[in-house]
Amino acid sequence: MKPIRTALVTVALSALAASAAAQTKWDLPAAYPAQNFHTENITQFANDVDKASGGKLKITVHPGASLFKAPEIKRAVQGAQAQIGEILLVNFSNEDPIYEADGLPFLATGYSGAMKLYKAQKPLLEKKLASQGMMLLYTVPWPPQGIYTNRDLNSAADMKGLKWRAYSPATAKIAELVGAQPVTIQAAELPQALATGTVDSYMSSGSTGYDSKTYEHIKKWYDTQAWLPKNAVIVNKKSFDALDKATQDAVLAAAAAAETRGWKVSEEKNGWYKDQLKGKGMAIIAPSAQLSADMKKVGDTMLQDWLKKSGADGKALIDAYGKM
Ligand code: PCA
Repeated sequence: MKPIRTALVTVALSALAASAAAQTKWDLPAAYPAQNFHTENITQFANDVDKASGGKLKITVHPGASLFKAPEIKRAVQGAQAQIGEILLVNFSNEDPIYEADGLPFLATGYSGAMKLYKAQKPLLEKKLASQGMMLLYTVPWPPQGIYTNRDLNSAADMKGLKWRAYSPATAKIAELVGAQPVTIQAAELPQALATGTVDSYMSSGSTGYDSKTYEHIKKWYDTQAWLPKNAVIVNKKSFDALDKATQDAVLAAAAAAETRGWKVSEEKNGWYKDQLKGKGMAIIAPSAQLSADMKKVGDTMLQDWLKKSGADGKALIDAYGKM
């Protein structure tokens, strides 16, 4: 028989061991700077999960593409090198056109249009991610996309020969259609590419123009409001299934809150970002009727191509969106 004291110590130690074992640690690679609104939202999500799970699930956020580069994050989550991660959906359109629906110019403009498109896209995204062993936790849109350039743009013809930074297959396609030269560069490498003159133009939100200090090189932003691409936080299904039920519920509740909060903050900060760019000496320019018409034509061409490659799923998505 063990003396009482030893037995108590043993009990206390095994309780400690059990709580250490019950604590799960996840890594969350993200591709954008720590101060970007997406990343701040993720950090709050991680804190909410920590609190709601009573410290059982600790999520470490790795911003700025510090753990994995943007295009690698999805595969890392799929293979559980990271249990959870943030991706830019449109980056993965070569895997499946469904990832590109929110990257088609002028299909959905403005936040309410983007939300409708999300509702139409979501079941298909969930199905695709499930087939790859992952789950969609939530999405948040970037603010509307406009054109950064030093040129005067009266029509798309004025974009010929631009050294165009693309962040996705769709933004590279736009370059092709207007006769610009696309170079794919993710946000983390954009400041460098602008400084060295590798690129002199691109399409993105006021948010990325601000984060990358584009105003140090480019003085005009054409506010075309062409589309609102989304970031998604996705989780490895096996990692999620390994959590106890209460912790799973904590993750899902924090994700739902992050989605609501993120959509709201994106919309609120859209104006703030434009003000910051103006404050740094940039002109925020409403596109001419000709430029708008030309860009809409680019969008129409891309939608027709997309419908061809996306088949029945794509048609179902566009039909569902059209009815909303
Ligand atoms: N910023 C990201 C994607 C869309 C956006 O607004 C970027 O430019 O990389």
